Amino acid sequence: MKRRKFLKRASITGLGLAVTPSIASCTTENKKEQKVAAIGKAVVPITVATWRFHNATKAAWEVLEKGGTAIDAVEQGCRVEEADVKNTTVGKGGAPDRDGNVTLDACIMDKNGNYGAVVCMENIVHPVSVARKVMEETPHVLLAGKGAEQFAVEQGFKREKLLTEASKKAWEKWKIKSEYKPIINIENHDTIGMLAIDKNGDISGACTTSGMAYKMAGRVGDSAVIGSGLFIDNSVGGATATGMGEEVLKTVGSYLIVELMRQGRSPQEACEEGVKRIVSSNPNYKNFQVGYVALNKQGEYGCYCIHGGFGISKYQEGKQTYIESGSYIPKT
Ligand code: SD4
Repeated sequence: MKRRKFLKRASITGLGLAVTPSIASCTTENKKEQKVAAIGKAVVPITVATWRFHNATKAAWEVLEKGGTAIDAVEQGCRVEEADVKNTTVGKGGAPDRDGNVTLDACIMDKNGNYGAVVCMENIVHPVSVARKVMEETPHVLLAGKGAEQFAVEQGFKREKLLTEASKKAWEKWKIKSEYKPIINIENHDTIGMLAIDKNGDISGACTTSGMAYKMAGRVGDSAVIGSGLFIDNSVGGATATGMGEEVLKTVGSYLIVELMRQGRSPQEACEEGVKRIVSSNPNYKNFQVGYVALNKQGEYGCYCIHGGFGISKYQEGKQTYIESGSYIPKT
């Protein structure tokens, strides 16, 4: 990295300049230990998640703090939201599609570039864990619909009804007003995308959602699609998305952000560019929300969205914080 760029990055994040040089100067015998110490001193472990998912980042932090792996941390964090019936955008209690069926999308990606996902899966509370099983137990990376559900059951997951009374009532109310059309809007979403770096300095990520509320049956968004809702590269960092999945899919948003970081952009700059790609290609951008969060291997993070109101939950150095994202259209 050019010195000027490196200095700029360091001053943006307030990180000490010692991080990279101290890694570089390690001797072979104690290389691993020193690397951990050097990264750890600056920023890791760390976990970030879309929105105010503080319970999720807390659960992930508990894994990381004990020396657990980033992949376990993001899985555990996402499971918290999947099980929370009050969260109507993820897992059990999620808003159904326009026909009243709750269909879930989730994916997970590890430090070795392994990826697993399920889309349009019904009746299983923890799609993120099924996605992990796809990654670890099958020769495939993505299972859909009935096949995903059948695989989950074979792996020991129990079938459970996902539509709660509250979500059913909201859907029935929507049906009257909406003339039975899915409505694209900026309110009905709160997908959880999580990124974590463990004490060893390795990054993983996961993303899980019930998708757009009242979507067309069979509709799949960005969240479980590699490169769109999530992308991880252990030599660079990771990114994840929330909001209008169609727009994230069309711009392969998370992959774009990771590639921009590879080219030297900070996570913040990369997220801003990801949003600008959408804004510049879709004149309708005022009518939908997209938010990105990115984390690089130095533990620097960034987030940006189209409309104000988005933010991220972060757990680092034993402290949890909410960081309000900058936005292309300011919060009114
Ligand atoms: C989707 N991106 O299915 C998801 C929805 C979402 O917060 O992010 N909700 O398009």
